[in-house]
Amino acid sequence: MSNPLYDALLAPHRDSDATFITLPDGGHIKYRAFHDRVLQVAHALAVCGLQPGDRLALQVEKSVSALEIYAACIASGIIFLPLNNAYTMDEIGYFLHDATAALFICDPAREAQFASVAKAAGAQLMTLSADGTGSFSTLSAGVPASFKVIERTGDDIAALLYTSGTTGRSKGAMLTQTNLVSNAQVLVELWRISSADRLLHALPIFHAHGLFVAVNTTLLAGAEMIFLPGFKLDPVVAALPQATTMMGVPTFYTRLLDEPRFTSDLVRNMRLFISGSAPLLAETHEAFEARTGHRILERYGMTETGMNTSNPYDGERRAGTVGFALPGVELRITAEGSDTEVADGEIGIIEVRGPNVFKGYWQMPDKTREELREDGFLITGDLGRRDADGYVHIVGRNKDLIISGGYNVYPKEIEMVLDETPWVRESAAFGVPHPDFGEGVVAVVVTQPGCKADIAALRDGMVKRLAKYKQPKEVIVIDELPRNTMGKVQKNLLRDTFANLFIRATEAGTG
Ligand code: MCA
Ligand code: AMP
Repeated sequence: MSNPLYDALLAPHRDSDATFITLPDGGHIKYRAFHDRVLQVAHALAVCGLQPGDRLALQVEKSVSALEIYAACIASGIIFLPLNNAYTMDEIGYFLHDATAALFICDPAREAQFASVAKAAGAQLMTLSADGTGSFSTLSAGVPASFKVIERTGDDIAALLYTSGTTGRSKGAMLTQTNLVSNAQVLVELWRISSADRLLHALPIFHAHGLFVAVNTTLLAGAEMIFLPGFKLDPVVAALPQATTMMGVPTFYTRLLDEPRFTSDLVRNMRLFISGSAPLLAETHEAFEARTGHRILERYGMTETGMNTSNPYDGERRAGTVGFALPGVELRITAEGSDTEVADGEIGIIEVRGPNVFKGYWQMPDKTREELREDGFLITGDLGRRDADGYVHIVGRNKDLIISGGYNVYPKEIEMVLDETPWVRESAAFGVPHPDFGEGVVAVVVTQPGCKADIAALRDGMVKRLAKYKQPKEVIVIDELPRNTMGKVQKNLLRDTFANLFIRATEAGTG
């Protein structure tokens, strides 16, 4: 019998007395205890009537209980669908419906709010809070810690992660057992993660970075995690001296550099800092080295693929680059609209192929065909070039995407909401440099003739529809959208016009 993910991540440590998780209050969870709980939670899921292949959607605070559910889904062959805590009722309703989730577990505080959307989607609704209360916690505490692990093949779907689409509709990326196992194995080897490591985990666990890159590699290596609820400076500063590795988005590193307590002494036990999910500015890389003596290792990935490239562990970690394709991953750079590779040094679209590349979008064969070629190469939509030494540079995006603090925001999704406002004739959303989030979301709107703009009401309208991090930090009324001769909105001109919006605000002390 086999279940590749269970066999690689969970089975090897089931009798281990090593620590898996250290909590900020000093509490420890050993591997053996975690594994027992995983079997108990898997038992509870079976009691709920869940079958292998069913979808379980989860929107709860970051907690060990959430990790147990993830691991129990692996053992049960249930497809895990983690959801950002910031998602609103409208957004959740879409995911539950699209994925035909069998069970939705949410925070008890949101149960009443979600009851109708869960019912409409045909999903059972249960609750779980970070402090261990809720209907699912009660159920899982009362069943035996026994469960027969379900057999899976490498091609079976382990997780469904939604990524926003350019059409405004999110697409569920189907990630197989092989996708997740192969990526974790490559990263553990490349980054030399071992049972001697203690990872400072401050990322959310509802995205690929915090869940698959951070948690799966920790489990695979039998390492330890200092498990923080999120990235807040005081607890991070307190935990850094105990950590040997850290994974973060660039905002983590710029925030640390702004913190006077962040010194080379504070990170004396640190072996490796890793950055990804958004571009790390070369100046951040350099300032970080000057302050700590560490060169951040930057890597590049995508929900649909897990990690694709990494700077080397031993060789030069080159600022402003994402390094080389991972072992087993092929990377090519092609001319737009073709599969012909461009010459080294020239800019083209990054395509990747390998065991890490997903199976396609959930029930969207047309979207899958648009991005995943028949020969297995995924068209990432990222623009890149290779330098003379083979390092890959990401120079931009061929997709209309904003990355704010490591979260993806698709302008179309915002524009659709803005355009439904009666006094708005048209709108455009785009990203401009932001000192904290890398890019900050801005929207410009044009009013209908004879109508008066009401920005406050427009903002109120967005609260119900869009997660907070997607809501524009600034909404500006302009006379008309700049368009090219084809009538296409020229977002590059808008980005240029408003390039200093957040930088200026910060310099003036208002940002
Ligand atoms: C919070 N806010 C944000 C963001 N986060 N606004 C824009 N972008 C964001 N990322 C809002 C809050 O709601 C709040 O609004 C205000 O901004 C300030 O919040 P603050 O307390 O400063 O935020 P925070 O709670 O400290 O969060 C910032 C953060 C967080 C720590 C950078 O966003 C984060 O953990 N990001 C990591 C994302 C991530 O894991 N990405 C991986 C995707 P107000 O004040 O008005 O209430 S996976 C991926 O991309 C691929 C696979 C890859 O390569 O890794
Ligand atoms: P997501 O869809 O959330 O998985 O985001 C994936 C996107 O994040 C990629 O397609 C890139 O545009 C971006 N990304 C991830 N890592 C990096 C990086 N190191 N540098 C630049 N962009 C990155």
